[in-house]
Amino acid sequence: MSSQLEALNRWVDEVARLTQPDRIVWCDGSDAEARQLNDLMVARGDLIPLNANTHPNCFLHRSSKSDVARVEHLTLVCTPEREDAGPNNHWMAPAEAHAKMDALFAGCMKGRTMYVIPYCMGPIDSPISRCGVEITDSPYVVANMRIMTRMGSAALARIEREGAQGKPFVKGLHSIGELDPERRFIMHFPEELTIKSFGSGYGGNALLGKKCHALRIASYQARREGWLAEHMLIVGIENPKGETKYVAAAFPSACGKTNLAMLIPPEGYRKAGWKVWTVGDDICWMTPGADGRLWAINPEAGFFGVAPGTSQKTNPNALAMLGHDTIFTNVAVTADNNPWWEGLPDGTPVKDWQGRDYQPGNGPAAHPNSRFTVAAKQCASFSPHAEDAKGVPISAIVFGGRRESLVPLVFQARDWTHGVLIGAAMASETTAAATGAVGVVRRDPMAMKPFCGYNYGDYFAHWLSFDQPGAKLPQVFHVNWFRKGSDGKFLWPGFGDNLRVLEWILKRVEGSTAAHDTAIGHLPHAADLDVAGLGLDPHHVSELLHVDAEGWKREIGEIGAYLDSYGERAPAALHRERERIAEALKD
Ligand code: GTP
Ligand code: SPV
Ligand code: MN
Repeated sequence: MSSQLEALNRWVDEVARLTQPDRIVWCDGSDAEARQLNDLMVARGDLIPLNANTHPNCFLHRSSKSDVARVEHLTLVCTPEREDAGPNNHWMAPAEAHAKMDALFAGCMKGRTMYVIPYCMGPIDSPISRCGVEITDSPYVVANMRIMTRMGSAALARIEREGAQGKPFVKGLHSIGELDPERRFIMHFPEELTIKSFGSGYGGNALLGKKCHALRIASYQARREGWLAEHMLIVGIENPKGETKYVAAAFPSACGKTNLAMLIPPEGYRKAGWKVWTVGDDICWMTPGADGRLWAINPEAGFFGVAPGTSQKTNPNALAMLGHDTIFTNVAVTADNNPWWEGLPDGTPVKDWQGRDYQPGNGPAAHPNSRFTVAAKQCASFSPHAEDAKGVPISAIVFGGRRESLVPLVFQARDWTHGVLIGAAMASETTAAATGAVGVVRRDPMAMKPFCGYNYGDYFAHWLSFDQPGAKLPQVFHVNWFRKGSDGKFLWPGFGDNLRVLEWILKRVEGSTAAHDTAIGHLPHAADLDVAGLGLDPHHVSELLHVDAEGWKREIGEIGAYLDSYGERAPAALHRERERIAEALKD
């Protein structure tokens, strides 16, 4: 046995001594194992089979009603020095955090089965991929990890192989505990490549390969090793000449990544030959290649997507892939036992997400953060290059958020440093993806506020450091699909029509179109955005492309105060860039 497998066995023994499970199961990722687990969960009521005619092999899971989203206030980064976690993270000293967590874990798996899940984030043969092992007492977590990661024997073999080369794996320990919100923590020990999560069974709190490993721990590793781990979708846009360019886009949770990643071109574009290829919908690992470009992989193998709002009209690719082999969490069901959520034009909910008889007075039928878990391969637009070991080259990086006012539909950074400032200055209205108030504007740099595993000041400096001689960095843009008019309605149709904005972005990358140079960056000339035939009020179009100097002076002032909150660690280059914009706004 390799020393790595010995280390893994020792850790499993140690965890078993602490948590005292009745049984230990090593997951191999086989179909037989998945079937057995499903049968067990159905028998226990953890999974409810849905209509087998319309939704073969689909199941509904109802979570505990106080465990429905990520819990940012209970998510901590435990570095020896508080300053290394930064003001952007909750922090606890490692020794104290371990003691606190181990007290929670003591004996917590009595009467339960402990599952050991070896997994690989990224294509199993890619040098960019990284492995981890999650130990959990939740079969629902196993079933989700099976879809979201490359899980089982192949990952274990890679862990063993890499051990010989001295490459460690990430250790994640998870228990649902009693699902008590008062006894819940998600702790990260980046220097130990360790995660401890207790008391939640939901999404990013519990599927430790996702936000905990592929973002918080990976971002920390990426800084040390010279790459980027980002909360970004990756999409390929093929033009009528058959050329495909890849775009990575960072939007905060529930702000449109899955939708943009699977976009279906508007009819005119489709007829002209435009195609959209999905590489990833949530996480992107980017590494500088020998050619100076950034090459990206999607570390995930599935989608854990927001259900509400997903429809034939908004995201037909998503809807089509949800017809079989899907786990639905916290959606409603119809009388004929089909899944249902707000935004579906047909069907009537009879049971809400909690399993109660549906009554409009009780709120939405599906929880606003209800989700589907589905294999990426089931997506009709899944890119044939999504599994390429070297990744795909990124031509443009797009930042965006929900801003009902001020922020234009699209603008372009002048250069990399300006692009990093645009990312660092991002703000967005909060959504149901995390517990807490919804609709409050907060700074969310690069959409990583809940996910950056170290001090944001250092993170901004890390981003700036990619601007090296010979680097062929992507162009940087900012978009806002969420501007509202005085009537409270969205000004921009969004969804498939977002391709009209991506087309302009790609023309700018090619250098084939001029732009309007403003204090905040380059904006499209209205005539260069293909919006004819959309029936938009021309007044609205100019509003979407307008730079409100007074509003931006206030915004740029707030950005200054925000950068100041990172003190010495905020790079001087970002301050200078901000001051340059503040000056330009005075003209
Ligand atoms: P996470 O999985 O939480 O990281 O979310 P996400 O960024 O993938 O968000 P998703 O694509 O699932 O969209 C979340 C919500 O935003 C859904 O209700 C969508 O219908 C809505 N949405 C997505 N794109 C657009 C758009 O272009 N315009 C408008 N108005 N709404 C959109
Ligand atoms: C997000 O909140 O950004 C998600 C869902 O993608 S979760 O996996 O719960 O983090
Ligand atoms: Mn996300």
